[in-house]
Amino acid sequence: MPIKASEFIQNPNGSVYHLNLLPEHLASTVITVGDPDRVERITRHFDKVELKVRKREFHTQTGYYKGKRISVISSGIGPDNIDIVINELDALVNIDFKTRELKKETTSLDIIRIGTSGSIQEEIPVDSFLISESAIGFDGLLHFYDSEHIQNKEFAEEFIKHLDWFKQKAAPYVVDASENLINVMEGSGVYKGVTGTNIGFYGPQGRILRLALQDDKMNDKMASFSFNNKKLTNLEMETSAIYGLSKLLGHNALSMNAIIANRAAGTFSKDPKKVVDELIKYTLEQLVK
Ligand code: R1P
Repeated sequence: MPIKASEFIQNPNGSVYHLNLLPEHLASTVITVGDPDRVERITRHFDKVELKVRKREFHTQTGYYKGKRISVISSGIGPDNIDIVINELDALVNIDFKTRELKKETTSLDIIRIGTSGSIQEEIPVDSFLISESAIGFDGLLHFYDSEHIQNKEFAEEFIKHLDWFKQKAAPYVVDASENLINVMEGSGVYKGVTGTNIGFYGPQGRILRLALQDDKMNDKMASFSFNNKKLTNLEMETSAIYGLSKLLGHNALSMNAIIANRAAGTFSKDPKKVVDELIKYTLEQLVK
């Protein structure tokens, strides 16, 4: 049965609704970034760029880095955008755009986020790189899907207890990265940790400008939490949603973080562009090594 026009939406040229892409536009290795300007900062290292497509905050370029075909796509900020990006990336490989039916054989993508993040552990300094081995989501996105089977419930329950989690907030959920991609990306001097994904930048990450927080000890309690000797290391706004949806759909996902702030020390990188550029070069090299 074809998927209804209201559920899987195609533009007049047949491309998928938000990403504006056709299946042949996408490589099987996909790098996601928050900032649309970062797409070009990645593809300027490419041997050749064969495609540039944009709509709203979703800018895509596909090309070759040292012979490997890679698509780079910007998501904009936040897990709500990730819901669109991962579902539409999956549609590009697993839905037949002509018949609008699910393909019999599913295809798996490698999805790698290159993003910025703030450390909450003093010993993880600004200008370092961090691989998210697992993500804990405070965004609630995954609870809209039949997803309990891919969540680490024990980890989430310990966390909820340790933080005395306010029940009006979405229940935290925990999902792991792809082991294969961790093996590809790990390297000397690169930290590994558990990344917290927030639904906002200020209150949800414990930042106070003018508004009081429901729990002003939240970040301290996050920093002192550990489960099976794993600490919560850093905060950002996409990883849990990428991990959750990728795992449900059968894709491999990994989040690479450029640490540009240290929330425990109250410091910010003097040159955040530089650490992001270094992480871009590192990630591209690891993909072709
Ligand atoms: C907030 O400033 C944004 O920066 C981080 C967060 O996840 C959020 O998207 O990632 P990017 O630098 O990839 O956008």
